[in-house]
Amino acid sequence: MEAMRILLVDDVHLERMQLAMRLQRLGHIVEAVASGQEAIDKYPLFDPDLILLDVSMPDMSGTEVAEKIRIKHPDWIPIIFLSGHDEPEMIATAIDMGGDDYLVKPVNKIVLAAKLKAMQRIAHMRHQLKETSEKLEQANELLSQQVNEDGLTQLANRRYLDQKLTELLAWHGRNNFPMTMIMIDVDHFKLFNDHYGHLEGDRCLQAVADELRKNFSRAGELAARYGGEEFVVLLSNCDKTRAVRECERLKDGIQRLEIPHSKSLTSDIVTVSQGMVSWVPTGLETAENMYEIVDKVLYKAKEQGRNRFVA
Ligand code: GH3
Ligand code: MG
Ligand code: MG
Ligand code: MG
Repeated sequence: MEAMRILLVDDVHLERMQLAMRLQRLGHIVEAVASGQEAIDKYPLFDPDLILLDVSMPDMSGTEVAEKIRIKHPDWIPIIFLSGHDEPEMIATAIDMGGDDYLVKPVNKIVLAAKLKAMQRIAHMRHQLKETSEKLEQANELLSQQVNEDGLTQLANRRYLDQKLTELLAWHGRNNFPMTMIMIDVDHFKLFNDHYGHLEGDRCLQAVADELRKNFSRAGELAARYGGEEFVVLLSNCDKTRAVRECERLKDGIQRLEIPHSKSLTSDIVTVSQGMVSWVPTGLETAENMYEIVDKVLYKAKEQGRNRFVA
């Protein structure tokens, strides 16, 4: 049996000493105290794996001690009561009051060792259960992240964007706040792919995504991959004046990346076109409506020569 840290509580000196010695001989580490209050005080310092707790003590009954410890330390600890009484009602009550087992004094050596073993087994299983549930929680977190994240760019994906947009439309509609939606499309990206290859195309999308992340990751800002080489930015409580500045900044930021695009028909580096709408939602808009509207605005930016935004 593995050594346990055992907190032994008994008001009778001789009984306490005898039992402590016996436990030590079984290889355990023992802290022996004479009263309920001492047990409560010692508990956090000693950090036991198990408590052996005398039921009848003058200052505080063992069941009271158990109750206090259970309330103060919600992490379960096995408690075995000790008592000179072996009446069934006494045993039942003690277990009702928070005990996990009951030993009748004078404690039989073999029964003591067996009950300690049983408690250790339960503690071990509980530990394993805790580890498993922690792992499960981590896996869940990872999964929910993957569900909402675009694999290539690590931006929010379309699924998350749809959900957030729907929420924001309702919220801004209720509160009469302006919001801004920007659709961003890489210019002549098909030609980029054709010339530099799909892998380089992926790297280009990642660089554009990094720039979006850099520009839009404060509270109230969301940058997402809408699909292919198209991205959407949502700005909460953002009016047109600020939105224009944001579009300008993004345009400059992408140009500063200076990603060569020798086949572009409008530049020699990678650029983006942006369609932007800033408005106070009525609460009746749907996500689909808004994608359609902002896409039409984006189309104008394309028509007007690309590497620009239209509001
Ligand atoms: P425009 O300036 O009018 O936007 O022209 P464009 O060539 O960018 O537009 P088009 O829609 O014709 O082409 C988009 C290209 O984006 C085609 C598609 O193969 C490419 N694409 C979409 N998703 C990905 C991706 O994940 N990786 C790469 N490398 N290419 C992608
Ligand atoms: Mg006693
Ligand atoms: Mg496109
Ligand atoms: Mg494009």
